[in-house]
Amino acid sequence: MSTEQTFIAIKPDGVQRGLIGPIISRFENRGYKLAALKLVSPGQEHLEKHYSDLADKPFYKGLVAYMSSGPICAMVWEGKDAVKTGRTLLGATNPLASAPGTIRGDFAIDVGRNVCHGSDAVDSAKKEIALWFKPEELQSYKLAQHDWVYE
Ligand code: YYY
Ligand code: MG
Repeated sequence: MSTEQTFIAIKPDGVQRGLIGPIISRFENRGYKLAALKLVSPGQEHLEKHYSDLADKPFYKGLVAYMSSGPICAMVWEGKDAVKTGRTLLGATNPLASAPGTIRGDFAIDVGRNVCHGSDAVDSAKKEIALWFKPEELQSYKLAQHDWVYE
């Protein structure tokens, strides 16, 4: 397990429902470090690129429309095993299959309104971070609590 960066986004429904704070808290409380953060409305072309792997799925058009429906809180979180553990914090894609205690399991019901996105692998995290952030938007620093979180 190594130090990784993962791309986490609070989708338009999460922003509108006032869930930016609670979702950020899940990552902060766990001990992860925020490396980048911005509120953006990136446009349809960017969102089509972000979800290009799903272009042949029946829900793709609706997904891109939903993601274009308001601002998105885009973030990069960093720490040990951040990609896989980030997905665990989010919960299952379908919120009804997500355990209570996960973000989707606590805050969502429908798969098409599942409030958050998280990279599914180290490779896709790298691609997504490069799509959403310029290199200079990523902060490199030591978190004050680092030595109290890691042994
Ligand atoms: O990575 P994750 O977000 O958990 O799921 P993906 O399979 O990558 O799908 C992306 C996105 O598409 C999902 O968060 C909701 C939406 N979606 C949908 O609307 N209906 C489905 N049957 C599957 C996914
Ligand atoms: Mg995915």
